[in-house]
Amino acid sequence: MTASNFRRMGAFLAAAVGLAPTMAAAQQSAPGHPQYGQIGLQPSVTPIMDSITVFHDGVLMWTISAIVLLVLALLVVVIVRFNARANPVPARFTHNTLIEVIWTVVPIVILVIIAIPSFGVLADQMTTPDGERRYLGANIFSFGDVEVPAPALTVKATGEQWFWNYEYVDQGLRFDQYILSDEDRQTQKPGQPRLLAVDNELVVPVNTTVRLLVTAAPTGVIHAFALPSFGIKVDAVPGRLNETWFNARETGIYYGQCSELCGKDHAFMPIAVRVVEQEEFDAWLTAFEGGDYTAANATLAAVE
Ligand SMILES: [Cu+2]
Repeated sequence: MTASNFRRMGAFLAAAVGLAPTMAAAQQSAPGHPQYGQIGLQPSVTPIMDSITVFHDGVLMWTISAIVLLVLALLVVVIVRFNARANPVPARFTHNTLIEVIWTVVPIVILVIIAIPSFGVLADQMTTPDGERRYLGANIFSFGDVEVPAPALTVKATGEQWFWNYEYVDQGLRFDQYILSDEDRQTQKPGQPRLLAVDNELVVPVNTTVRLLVTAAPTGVIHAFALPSFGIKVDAVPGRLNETWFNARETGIYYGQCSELCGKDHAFMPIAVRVVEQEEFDAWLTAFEGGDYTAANATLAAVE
């Protein structure tokens, strides 16, 4: 076993010990993209991803781990106690009402316990905030703790073959987002991850609710807009407008990818969202509204 395998096992054990329904709230300084040797979900920066993280780490992982251990124990008992040598004369009964009721009722109870937060999180994702509705956040068994303001910005993401186009709907501004080739990345944004870095990030303000409309080019194919640290995965379908939302609490660049097999460059149409302070966003948007997209991007701090 190599040293890196040991490191991964250590990380896995640390993750297993640290699993608790409150852990997502404590996470911070998200890198915005996968890390080498990473196990588990990318750190969350939105209320929806808080819910997903707690649901996965605090409910689903414990549930499936317990079921795996129970089934393993049953298999071991059967192998040891009921093999042909240990148990040469098998019993001939076929039914046991009590055990059959138990193995029907217990899975139903488990599924109901999983279903309650599952539908809650799904409803949160599908319901754009109006300023009054409360969201689950990290407490997925609550009736909603987290206040989220109504959207201050609407962005439409359109999946094209094979890149993304974004429109600031109320401002009527559009731009395309292409992957950076490796040479361009090394000269322009050497600190950014390969196959994820793009020429133009989608710029949005921090701590602001953004309504996200997702579709695909009318003559194109189906894509999917997926951004792990925001907890977003929405199909981009020609002729159909899907709606979700996010409210990111940390500045930085967050990366995602098209998550629907869409053709030859499916793997090369990454998504990058740059979350900036409100003043930076205002300056950027004013410059963009002035008609010069390059000048607008020049107002942002250079990306390493
Ligand atoms: Cu695609």
